[in-house]
Amino acid sequence: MDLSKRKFKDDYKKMMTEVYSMDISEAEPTEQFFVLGNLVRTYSSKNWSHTNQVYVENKQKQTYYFSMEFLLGRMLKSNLLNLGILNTVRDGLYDLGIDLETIVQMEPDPGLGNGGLGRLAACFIDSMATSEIPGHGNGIRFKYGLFKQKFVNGYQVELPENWLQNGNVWETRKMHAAVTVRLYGKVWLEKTASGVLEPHYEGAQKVLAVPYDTAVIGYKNDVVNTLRLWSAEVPAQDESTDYWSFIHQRNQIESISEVLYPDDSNYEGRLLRLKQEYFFVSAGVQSIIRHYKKMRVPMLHLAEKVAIHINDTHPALSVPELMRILLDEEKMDWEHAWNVTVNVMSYTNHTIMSEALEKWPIDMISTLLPRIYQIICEIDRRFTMKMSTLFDPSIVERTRIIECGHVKMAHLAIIGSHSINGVAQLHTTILKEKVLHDFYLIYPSKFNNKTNGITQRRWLMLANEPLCNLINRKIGNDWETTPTELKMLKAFRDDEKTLIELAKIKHQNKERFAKHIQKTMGLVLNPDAIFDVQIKRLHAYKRQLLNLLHILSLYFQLKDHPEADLHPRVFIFGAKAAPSYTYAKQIIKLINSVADLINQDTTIKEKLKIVFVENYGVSLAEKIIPAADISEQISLASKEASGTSNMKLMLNGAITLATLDGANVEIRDRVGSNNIIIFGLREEEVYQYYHDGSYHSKSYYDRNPVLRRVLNALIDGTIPDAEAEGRSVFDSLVYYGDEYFVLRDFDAYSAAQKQIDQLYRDTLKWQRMALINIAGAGTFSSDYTVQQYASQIWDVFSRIRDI
Ligand code: GPU
Repeated sequence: MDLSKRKFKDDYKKMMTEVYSMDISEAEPTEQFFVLGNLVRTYSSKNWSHTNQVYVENKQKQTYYFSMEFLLGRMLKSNLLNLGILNTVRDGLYDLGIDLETIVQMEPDPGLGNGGLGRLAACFIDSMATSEIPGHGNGIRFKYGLFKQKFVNGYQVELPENWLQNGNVWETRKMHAAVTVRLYGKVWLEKTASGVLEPHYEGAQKVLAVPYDTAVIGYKNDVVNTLRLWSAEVPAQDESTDYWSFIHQRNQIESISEVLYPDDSNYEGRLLRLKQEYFFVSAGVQSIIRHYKKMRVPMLHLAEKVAIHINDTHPALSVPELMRILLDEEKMDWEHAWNVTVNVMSYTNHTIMSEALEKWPIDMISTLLPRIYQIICEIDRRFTMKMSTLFDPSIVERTRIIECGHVKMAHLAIIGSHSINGVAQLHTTILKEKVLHDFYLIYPSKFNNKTNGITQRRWLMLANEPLCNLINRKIGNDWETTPTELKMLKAFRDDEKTLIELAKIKHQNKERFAKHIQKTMGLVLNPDAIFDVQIKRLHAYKRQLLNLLHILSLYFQLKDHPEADLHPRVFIFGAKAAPSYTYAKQIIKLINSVADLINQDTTIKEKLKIVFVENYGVSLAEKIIPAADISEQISLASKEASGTSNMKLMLNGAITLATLDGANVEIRDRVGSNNIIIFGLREEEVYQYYHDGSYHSKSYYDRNPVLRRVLNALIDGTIPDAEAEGRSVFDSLVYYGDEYFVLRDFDAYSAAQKQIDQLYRDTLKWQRMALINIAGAGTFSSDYTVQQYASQIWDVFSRIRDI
């Protein structure tokens, strides 16, 4: 938008008076933030209604991204950037004696997601608006986001994250768009006079779903899409309702949108979770249908105007919910309703880990959602009947939805969608060949890959302004809208001046991060050290333990040879563990205890430091990533579906140290083997081990003296105050099979780390690698990813108008 500094300052002062009846000089930073937020809203509001109007006028096909999680991060700067007024506002505020960076910190970081899956959804809505795709988010307005993590004595303690405490400047409550969601009760079918079956309900609990809309502003293109988050409320009561039963009912209902489940890639079969899933799916589908009906296009054409995307299985109940509406409310017959539904729905799988696969006990579903359960049974019946004529009975048994008293949500999503995709090439191949092979035999053409991506706006333009400025000076700014143009940077691969500038920027970013750590943790970091970063949820398969064991081996090397020629290292960890994931919490404690041991040991001459940041999330990621030299992507091959921090870190010039897992494979293909450090078992080797059962971790302990010493340190008192945790980890690695092949990959990982130690000493060579990584990172922009979803799955660019 066009905005002069002068106009901005006038607007800001005026808004300050309107909102607080105050002069700017009297305002606290929280108030300064709130006023700026309000102003940004007014700046985007015209385009918001205009965008909606254009969509309606053109009867444009709309995509709805259904996701339990949207891990947005703070939005002030991102909105300013996308409106094209970041610098004007920063300068204007400066004139008014206000520091933008200070007020940015006043915004709570809404943790409405666990990790990669939720952050992907946030990148996608940003990219959809930017790519002019009519695409909107649909999710839950959790009152409490992901818990706040504290370390007490090195242990993770969870505190509530009350992000709404001081209000949320970005949202608008849309009471007129509220819908009713029905739970429990009895349902039976009766034949009407015309012979169709009609459901009758008795005693259902009604929940009012109230939408809160947030503008999703496209990058300098006047497009504003919508993120709609639903809140559960009590419907208006009739006068006769007893007071205490009202209070009881209110607590029950409001608990639905109270708190995000803190599980990442893990399934917890609790009733409240199932309620949450149905709640936002039902509200979302009802609201879509209501909107669609305003266009007066026959329901049979729904799939030409609406696409619903199921982000992992959490929203898989969209399938029977849409069927319910088409059958019961729109009176469509089964075949037509099914045809419409399958054409509307598409599904993304985000993991092959079996513990993440949702299956709900049938008594739970049938009690909570009686009509939905009937429909699921009918989908299952028709599926098995049809497939029995075409496929081997064992395949049909393995693929049906209802099995052993459970409803398998992935099966429901696959059968009910026209597209199923994995999130990186390797992941999709594993789905087709192994995990979902039976479905691949049945529906080969439904399967496709969409490699994940990240928005370069948040993860480069906002997080790393110095690097962004350098890039613009070298190659101009076409890459902002065509990120693959970053490849032009390669022209500077041998330009010493550019490489030195890159090194300087990295150094400054490291200094900035070091300052932050000194302030928050009291730890002094050496910015000349290698900053080696592993930031992601704590999960055994991600192998933070492999990193830790290697750190211990370096420590012992230095204890034996204090003069050993090791380049100083700072190992940076950020990770939350699911509160119920005991093993992950033990690993957190162990890392913290090793950090205490190493950080306090003066005999190793400051060569090693461990920083485990508390409460890792989007805001911390924005600080850490620009300061990273090494990106640790060391999951056991086959287990990480894609990874997305790998993309963010490469974009910021970190060198990837990786197994050939997830999108690491594509990163290697993009930058070439010389510009990434690859180690460890490959996916085929892992599967071979599974096949022949020949992995015996204890033999690595027995035969490898370095590893033995490191492992013994876990149980011999070397590590202070972590006996129980050390023992548990030791046992799982040495005696209980080492499920994720940590000991098997230890030597290869150590060798790779040694190679990095050497490489880093040659600054020009290192920076050349960094430059090639930045140049290659454009491919992994979520702009491209959503454009592929839009054209290949949602088909939103074909604007069929005249129906
Ligand atoms: N992922 Br399933 C999550 O963050 N949470 C989940 O519940 C599930 C998957 C992640 C994958 O682990 C990661 O590899 C991927 O990059 C990300 O989803 C986005 O696709």
